[in-house]
Amino acid sequence: MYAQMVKSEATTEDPEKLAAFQARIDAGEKIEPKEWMPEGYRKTLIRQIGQHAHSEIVGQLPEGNWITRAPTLERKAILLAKVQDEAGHGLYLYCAAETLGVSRDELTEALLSGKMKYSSIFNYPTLNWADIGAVGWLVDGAAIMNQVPLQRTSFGPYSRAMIRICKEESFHQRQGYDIMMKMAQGSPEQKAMAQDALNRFWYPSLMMFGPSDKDSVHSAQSMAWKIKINTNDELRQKFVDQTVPQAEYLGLTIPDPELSWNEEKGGYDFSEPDWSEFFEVIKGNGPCNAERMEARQKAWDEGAWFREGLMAHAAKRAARKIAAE
Ligand code: BYC
Repeated sequence: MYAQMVKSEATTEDPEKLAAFQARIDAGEKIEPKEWMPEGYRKTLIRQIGQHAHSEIVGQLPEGNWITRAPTLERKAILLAKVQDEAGHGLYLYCAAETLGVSRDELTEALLSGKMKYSSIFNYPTLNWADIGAVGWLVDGAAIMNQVPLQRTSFGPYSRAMIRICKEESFHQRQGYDIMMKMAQGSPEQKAMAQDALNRFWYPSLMMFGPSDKDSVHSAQSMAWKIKINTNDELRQKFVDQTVPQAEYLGLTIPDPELSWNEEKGGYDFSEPDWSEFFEVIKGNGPCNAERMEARQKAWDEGAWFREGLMAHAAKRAARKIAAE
């Protein structure tokens, strides 16, 4: 079903309908699930919202790894709440995707069979507690930079899901920065751990925004449909400009010898990530891809009894309702 949905190209669509649709987008109207939309628009949304949902769910794994080893009860409670929020974000997003006619099960099967992606960042390991600080500060920081404009995306259910998610993401970023602050102001060993975490997460965080604009295949059409509001490079630049002063405040060094303030553009010049590494990671060859997919597969297999029970219960209730009518 998912494969069918993503294959159907918008070849035979009525030009008048297409023009009217584009006029609505240009006027800033929101598109709602039952309204007419081009197949390409629907297909792009299913891909982006589905991948975003998968990222939220897979994103629980690197942080969940540290819940049992958080240094204090307070840190444990905060991390537990954050990881639980990510599950909620995944659910809002799967619900938004379902309004486009694809089920959560189909999306999960597409993830497990390798047809759908999730964010590259979650294929990097969290080796120690400082990494949890770096994830909150940099990964959630990058996620917010990308998601704040998506609150204005043209598809109503996606836009509304983003509004709720962004509120929680800003708390997530602050908890990460708070961990980094404690580590950076701690013993020399703790500061060195914070610096090491920044060194390892800096370039993978820059990759979260996607390939450079010249290699982004979807940006032009997605921006014309206001599914995306900014290009990948625009958001990456904003992220660097926002994060460099935060690193300075922590007394940490961004691991980029080319980093320098460019007065003319009013932003930092910085080194591009290693794009060959990015493309390898999204092909499935990153440090933790196999581990992440194994965890998702295990959860899917072990949850089968519950899904079946739930469906049987729903079918029974529906049959009872029909009999009573
Ligand atoms: N990872 O044409 P492009 C989070 C793929 S985490 C993997 O520029 P597009 C969280 C792309 O899918 C963040 N794949 O694509 C934080 C495409 O391949 P396909 C999740 C990537 O879609 C903390 C190809 O590369 N956020 O929320 O226009 C804890 C060409 O790229 C990546 C979202 O998903 C990547 N980084 O732009 C827990 C935000 N980048 O699909 C959770 C919503 C690119 O043709 N998504 N690709 O096979 C977006 O804004 C856009 O989809 C992107 C990419 C900016 C990510």
